[in-house]
Amino acid sequence: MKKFLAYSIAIISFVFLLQNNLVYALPSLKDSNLQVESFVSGLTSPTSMLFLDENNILVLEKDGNVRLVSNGVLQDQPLVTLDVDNKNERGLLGVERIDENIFLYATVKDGGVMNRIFKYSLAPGPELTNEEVFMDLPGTPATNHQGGKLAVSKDGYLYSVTGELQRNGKDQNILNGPDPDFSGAILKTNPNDASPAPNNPLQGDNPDDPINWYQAYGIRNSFGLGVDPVSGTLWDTENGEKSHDEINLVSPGFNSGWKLVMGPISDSGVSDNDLVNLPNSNYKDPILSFIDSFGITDIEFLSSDKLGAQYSNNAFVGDLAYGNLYRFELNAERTDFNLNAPGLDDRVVDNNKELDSILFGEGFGGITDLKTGPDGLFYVLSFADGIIYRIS
Ligand SMILES: [Ca+2]
Ligand SMILES: [Ca+2]
Ligand SMILES: [Ca+2]
Repeated sequence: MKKFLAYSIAIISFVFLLQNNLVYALPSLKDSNLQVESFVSGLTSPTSMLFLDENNILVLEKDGNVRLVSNGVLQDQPLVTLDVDNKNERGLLGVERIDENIFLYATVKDGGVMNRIFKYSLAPGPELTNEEVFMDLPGTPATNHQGGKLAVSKDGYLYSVTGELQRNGKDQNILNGPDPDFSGAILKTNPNDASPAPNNPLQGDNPDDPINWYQAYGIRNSFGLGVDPVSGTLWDTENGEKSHDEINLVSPGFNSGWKLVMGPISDSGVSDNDLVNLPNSNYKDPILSFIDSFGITDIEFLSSDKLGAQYSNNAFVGDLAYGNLYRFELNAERTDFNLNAPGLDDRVVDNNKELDSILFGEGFGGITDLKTGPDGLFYVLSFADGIIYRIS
């Protein structure tokens, strides 16, 4: 999404304006039985967070700091400071934990610019020790569309997403383009040795073929990966160029269609046959898309009934431009949103009535991450406000 920076500046200016006029207000929620509070403030352009336990949270700042929140207090000293390239959408972007290892996704300069996944041991303190380079991924030529979110599969493998980086290869459904190169792709990787997860859907001609790692390709620009805690299914969000931000169910071998298709293929003027159909891949339309591209970001399944049984295992999606939080119920099979929800006419949100029907809260100042806390409450990371909000 080209507009990340512009949006950020717009949001920051807007917040500044609000503060100058002394009308700065907390976000608001539609459900008056719920409340939202500022839990931690003082962060600078935070991109992702990770709960280590009931008392400790890691928060990434885009410029390279891994900050620690202990018992609700932001610690002055970063646990780790990475020398990142922070141009536009580059920077320190994603964090996950598998057993006693922490993984970070960051754009770095080492010879050239690249996205790198680092691996650390989580030591008492907490501290991050034994830094190693886990995996290198492309980061050029674009300064935007880096991806960077990490997630953990139900069977314990590491998911990562890298954006399309303005490349024109088979990853982008260009039939005569260069071979797959990890751009515009979601990978599933063994956290122990960075080898492809077993049973990955696509099989290359040789052991180094990038597609051995793929769960998905044809991804444009993603700021969100979420694993359904009930079914284990992976979902992503993607930003459109001018229209059609998407929410997708990522089945193994998923081809999201970029850069021939964004939103439903029926609106694109191409057919399945025009895409790069790698053996075992499947093109699918988004579960839902937004006709206006305003930068939807994280997707989280609230794995708790602390906000009320009706919200348990619902999908929540944030956005960057408005700081809105959207909510979706899933069907009983966990394969689709419940499109019978009042107000939603079809799979393309293209009017205010539809948008209002999925709106859960607003005023979060550009959301970059959503998490169910160990306490079962819902946490929202605000990029522009530098705040972790807590919904209870
Ligand atoms: Ca798509
Ligand atoms: Ca519609
Ligand atoms: Ca998240």
